[in-house]
This record gives sequence, C-alpha cells and structure tokens, in this order.
Amino acid sequence: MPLLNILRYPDPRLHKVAKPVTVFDARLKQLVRDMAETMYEAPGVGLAASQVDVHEQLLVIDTSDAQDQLQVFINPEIIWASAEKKVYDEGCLSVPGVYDDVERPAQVHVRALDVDGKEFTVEADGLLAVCIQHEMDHLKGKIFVEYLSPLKRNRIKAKIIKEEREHQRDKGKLAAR
Ligand code: GNR
Ligand code: NI
Repeated sequence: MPLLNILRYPDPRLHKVAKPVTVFDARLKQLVRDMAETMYEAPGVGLAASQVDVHEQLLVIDTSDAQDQLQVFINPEIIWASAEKKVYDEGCLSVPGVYDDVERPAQVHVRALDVDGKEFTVEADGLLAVCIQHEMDHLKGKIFVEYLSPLKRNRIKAKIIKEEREHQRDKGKLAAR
C-alpha cells in the first residue's frame, strides 16, 4: 500500500518541467499503480507525476462517478482545442482547500501513449477536458493558482503559510506533552 507523498504549493519542485517517458518497463507500470492508488486515496480525479516529485510526462485521471475508469496518459499532447471556452471551479491536491474559477478551452483532442507505449487519441469535454488540461499544466510546472490575479495568489500563499505554521506549532505541543 505505498502511497506517494503529494508536494504542496508553494514547493519549488512543483515548477519543474517534466521530461518525456522513453522507457516502457515494469518500473513505469508500478509507478502508474502507485499514482492511481494515491489519487484514489486522496481522493482526487487526477494526478500528475510532477505532484509526486517524479518529473516525467505521466498522468492518471478518473472522472467516473464509480471511480472505476482509470485513464493513463503518457507524453500527452493537445492536438486540437476548441475556440469555445468554459469556466470551471478548479481545485488541486497540491493546493488543498483552495478552489477558484479557471477558464480553458471547453473541448480538447489529446494524443498520448499508454503504459505499453501504444499511441491513442481522446476527444474530451466537460470535467475530463478540464482535468487533462489541469494535469498537463502540472507537467509544465504550472499550478492553477497561476491563472488567478496576483492578489488572490498572494492571499492563498499567506493562508498556506499560516496553516503550515499552526500545524508545526501543534506538532510541537504534542511533542512537549
Ligand atoms: O481532484 C481534483 N479535482 C479537480 C477539480 C477541478 C479541476 C481540476 C481538478 S484536478 C484535482 C486533482 C489534482 O490536483 N490534479 O492535479
Ligand atoms: Ni492539480
């Protein structure tokens, strides 16, 4: 049951740019299993390798209600995006407790490889389209709060730093007992 540690904003490692996957071996399959388990446990509808400090172009998504339709995208590319945009109230496992509106293309066509290195394409809309774009941003080192105004982003950073300080203080109290 190896759950991977999810990096939290503003960790600078979240801004690393992921490299393409070139080797499709047992290690890759194990990483996919661990990332899927981590995503389901969180729980989240997607997870990018960058969030677990693995800087390779790999993401897992499951937007199904029953959480039984895992989709794996390796070296994903957006080959078409609609002119039509949609706003979605996004959240991120790396920015817990923060939700805000982000505008993105409503539909995208994505080309990617599966765990065996076989190419496929997906035509996505709705939450899946949002999620694919959100996860692909992670691979480029981009976090959804970077779409928000500097004012909002600074408020989010201040809130996270305050929460972290309180967390550390509570841990200290426990240790002193
Ligand atoms: O679990 C998640 N939910 C979500 C909701 C709206 C828009 C995007 C997402 S992705 C997020 C998981 C995550 O942080 N993936 O990187
Ligand atoms: Ni995210």
